Amino acid sequence: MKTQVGIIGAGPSGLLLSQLLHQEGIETVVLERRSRDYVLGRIRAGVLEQGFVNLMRKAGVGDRMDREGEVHKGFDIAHGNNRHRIDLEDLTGGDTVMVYGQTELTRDLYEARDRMGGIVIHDAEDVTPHGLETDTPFLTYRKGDDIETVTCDYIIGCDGFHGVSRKSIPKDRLTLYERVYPFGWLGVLSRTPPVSEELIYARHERGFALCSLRSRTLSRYYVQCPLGDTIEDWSDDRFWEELKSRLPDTVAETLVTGPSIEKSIAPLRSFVCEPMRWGRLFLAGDAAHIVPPTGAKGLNSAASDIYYLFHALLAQYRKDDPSGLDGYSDRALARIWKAQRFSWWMTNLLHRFPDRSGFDARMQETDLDYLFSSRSAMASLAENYVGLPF
Ligand code: RFL
Ligand code: PHB
Repeated sequence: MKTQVGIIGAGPSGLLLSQLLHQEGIETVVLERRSRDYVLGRIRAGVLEQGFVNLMRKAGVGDRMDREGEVHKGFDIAHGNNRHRIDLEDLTGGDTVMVYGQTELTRDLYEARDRMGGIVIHDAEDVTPHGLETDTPFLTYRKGDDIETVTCDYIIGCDGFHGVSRKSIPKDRLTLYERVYPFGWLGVLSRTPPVSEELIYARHERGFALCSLRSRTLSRYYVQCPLGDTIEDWSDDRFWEELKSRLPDTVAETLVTGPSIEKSIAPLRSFVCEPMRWGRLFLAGDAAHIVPPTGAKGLNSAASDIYYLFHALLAQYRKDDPSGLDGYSDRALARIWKAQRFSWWMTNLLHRFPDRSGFDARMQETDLDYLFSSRSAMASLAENYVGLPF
């Protein structure tokens, strides 16, 4: 098989890039290790920045998001029994975020790919990039007993943190930056009305909690949990009790509980790989960087990579101008590091660190105290939460 751009991974990054390029007449083939149902079964992000929303619209996949997604003009930070609203719209001069699940957005992208006849190959095993330092890179994969080959001009690694792309770059050409946090997030999805119309991020002595949502009837909640915990340790009852104990009383009293329809534990990690390019291989999204989910920046950081890559590939194919591709890594990383900083800061502000000293605890309290006493501090938080410009 021959194409112009070979994409590894059919998560949001890979599908969005393939959709944007196809609209401009640039051919792609997407190779995905899992089945479509598996990809659509993952419950992940929920908060989209304006830049991502605009990119979805540009890709021609914004209709359902605009109909069913919810515009959020603010969110709350709770600590103990206190609750403060971060008025995103007021603090940023009009910016907001969109609450629309990653699952729904991925479904919309798949449907658009189907309508345009885009090629997405599922259950592709042993995907391997070759010839990355040549002008004729290619991909191989296995389907049953057959080994297939896709020749292309460029390979884009959109295969997430555990993918093959980053591992195909010689180790001595990469610098990896990493922080692993000493806790995880236990997430529960339930068919219950959300406890609050807006998100609530809660800092509590027992640990962090988050009240989020997918719709008026579907809630998404998280609690910080020890790293070694498994979902078997967390019955629904235990989860609801723990969540309630970390929320202000007035919130806990109105929380509607119900059976969980999904329950999972995610470790928290900050990670950046530099550079994001090796020869004709370009990394995008979680393949190149991971943030702890506290700032809702993971998927949104993937979106800015895709925006830069899309324009760089367009300039290359339309005008024979390689400057966008040559500058891609530096340009993407400049924004990535700011999302890293924000996510790391939000995580430090709101979680209970098992090994923290008395001094660390006082610093955390003072950070919160300062935040709510200063409009500038809140404006800085809001500016980062709605997303820095692409
Ligand atoms: P994905 O979604 O991981 O997709 C990668 C795809 O590549 C496939 N793959 C391979 N295919 C072929 N060959 C291989 N060798 C392959 N290896 C892997 C995988 O099967 C998969 O389909 O990466 P992508 O597209 O870069 O998208 C990134 C986002 O998924 C991620 O950043 C967000 O989900 C992070 N995140 C959040 N981001 C936000 O912006 N806002 C949020 O509110 C938010 N909340 C979250 C989150 C992530 C969470 N978890 C579970 C990590 C909440 C949670 C709990
Ligand atoms: C979610 O709804 O899954 C969600 C929302 C905000 C975050 C992280 C996750 O910061």
